[in-house]
Amino acid sequence: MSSDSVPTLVTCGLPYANGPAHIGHLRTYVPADIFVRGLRKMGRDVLFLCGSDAHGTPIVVNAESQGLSPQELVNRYHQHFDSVFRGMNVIFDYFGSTDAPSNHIRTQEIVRSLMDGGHVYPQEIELAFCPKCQRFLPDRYVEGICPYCGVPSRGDECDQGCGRHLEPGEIKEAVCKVCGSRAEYRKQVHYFFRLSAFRDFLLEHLKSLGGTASARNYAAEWVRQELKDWCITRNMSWGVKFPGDDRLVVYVWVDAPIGYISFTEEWARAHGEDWERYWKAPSDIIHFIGGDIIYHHCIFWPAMLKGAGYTRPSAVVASGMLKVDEKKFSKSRGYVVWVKDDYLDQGLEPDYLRYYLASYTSHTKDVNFAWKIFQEKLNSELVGAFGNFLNRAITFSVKNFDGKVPKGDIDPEVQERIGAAVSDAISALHEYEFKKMADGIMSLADFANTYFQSREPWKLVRSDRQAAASAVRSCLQMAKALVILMQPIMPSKMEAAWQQLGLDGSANLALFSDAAVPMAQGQLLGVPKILFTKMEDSSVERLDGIFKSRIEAAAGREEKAAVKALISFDQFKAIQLRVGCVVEAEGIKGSSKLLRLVVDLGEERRQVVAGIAQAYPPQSLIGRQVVAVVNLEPAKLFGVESQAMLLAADVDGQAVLLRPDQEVPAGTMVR
Ligand code: B3M
Ligand code: ZN
Repeated sequence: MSSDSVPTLVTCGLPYANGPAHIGHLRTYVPADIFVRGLRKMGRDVLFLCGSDAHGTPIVVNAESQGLSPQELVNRYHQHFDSVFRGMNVIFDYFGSTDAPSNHIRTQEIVRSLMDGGHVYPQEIELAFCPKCQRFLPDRYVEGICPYCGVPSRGDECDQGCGRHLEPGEIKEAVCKVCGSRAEYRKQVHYFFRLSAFRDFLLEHLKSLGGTASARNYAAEWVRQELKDWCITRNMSWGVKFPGDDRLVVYVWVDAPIGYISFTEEWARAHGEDWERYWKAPSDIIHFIGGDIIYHHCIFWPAMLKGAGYTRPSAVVASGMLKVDEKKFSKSRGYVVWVKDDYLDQGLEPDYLRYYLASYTSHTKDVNFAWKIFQEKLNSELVGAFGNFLNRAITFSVKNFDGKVPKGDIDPEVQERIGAAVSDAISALHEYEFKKMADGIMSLADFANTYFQSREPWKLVRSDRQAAASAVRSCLQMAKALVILMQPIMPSKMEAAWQQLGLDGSANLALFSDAAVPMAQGQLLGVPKILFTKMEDSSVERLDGIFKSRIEAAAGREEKAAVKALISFDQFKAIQLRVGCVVEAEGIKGSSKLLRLVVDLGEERRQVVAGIAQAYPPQSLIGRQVVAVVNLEPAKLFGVESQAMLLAADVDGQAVLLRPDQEVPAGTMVR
């Protein structure tokens, strides 16, 4: 993080206005909000922006299928995200939309200046075209096969396989998503951003980029390996018109991040501020994003900013993903928890989920969400430790010292502990380690509980009232410090605690440095109340029930789809399956997922590329029997030809290879 003298802007990735918010979204937004609140507690002036991403093919495809206009769909979900974020105490200074006029204008200005600077060139390419719909099929309008790893893929990204961003025209065996016809490929002129020319700039930029190492390293690896020019136009009408050709719009990943700039402009206009302080002068721009959009934020975006003469981000903070009940998050399979329906509308407190997300694990690792864990964390950490201490300290003072902060000295050891906890929290925030922050606060709470217990003020009040006053005042001071430290994580709850402590102002406006400022002797305390309520087993069962019914509904949908897709016996017979034996196995350079195998099929040996590197070390496969499809068209993956395909069970994306129940001769037919 750079110095305090430049303005600080924190942004969050812009959610597509294309469906409701789920807990996976919050994995990015809640920590960003905690971070911003933390910076403000350090006395920093921070602008915090986000907005909805209104463009791109998924929105158009989805609107079409729901009989809505893209505009209608986008308005609906823009409102939804805005209110869900507020409901979760994620408070942006401004929440914009990439379809606002100012974003169209800023995007066109930036694209024009990239064109003027010679960074954009036209080129004829072959694109998927649906002969039945009579239209070009950009991005999500097609599905097909990834040219790099051979796995079924979306038109614009290989989401199931190697994760690559796919350029228009790259996808193989394209099928139209609207009508299901096999697409043809037709030529058309499109416009490309000369990303490859930014290689040296990007290598330098990434060296000094702050944020999580995960983002920096992942991006640097791509820049070193391959940096292709980037097609920035699409055949659509929904989006920002491309300034060089009115029939095209710019690719959504051009105008989406430019939203960060146009939202700054809109905020500045409303507040009489100058947006150029952030984007045309040295500033501290920190992007919080999901781990799946590092490429866009660490490669495309800084190159575009550099080319158009804008300030580059100083840090990119990439979060890990979310799992639900240890399973990979998946809307289609029902492994999802909706923030509104399944959480807020169930009357659950936003702060509990914030605490869960912050304290579960390191920011760059995956968080697992389960109601049982939610209950444990709430009951033992918040109710049992943190809340218990606050309540004991305040209740005891109210009962025994006339509802006032007693007259007594604060224990120097306590002041020292508070000082250390504050500096630990600050350094955890600077490292983007929210779990470390939460753990540090909880260990001060543990210390405080032990302190109260060991001083036995309930005995002292009778034997040595002065010592009791001192112990209680020390405890109240720790309570104040705990409330200030925890406020970025649990803003509503800590505001209530602030009232109970009878302090002036608000927990929100208090600085970290106020934690050690002694509560005045004789200050009136508020009314003690239980802050956190235990979650009963029956609630866990009820919420788990909602979650399970989503999974069942999803399985039902899958079953129905499977029944619809019946094939004839002849179709089945057309697939030739044989048992083989693995005789060679090794990794493939540049791929962490694929292995190159040689399989003995009796009469012949074949080379097979299989996506099983994550599940099997190559050596463990030698001598193992496998089942292979032997009459599949050969495909090239990472430059290696695959002449057969192995059968495997798919367990949440992990391959488990099939083999015969007992050893059979290599080449045996399977039927
Ligand atoms: N709208 C959402 C995503 O891919 C995408 C982010 C844009 S950030 C400028 O996660
Ligand atoms: Zn792929």
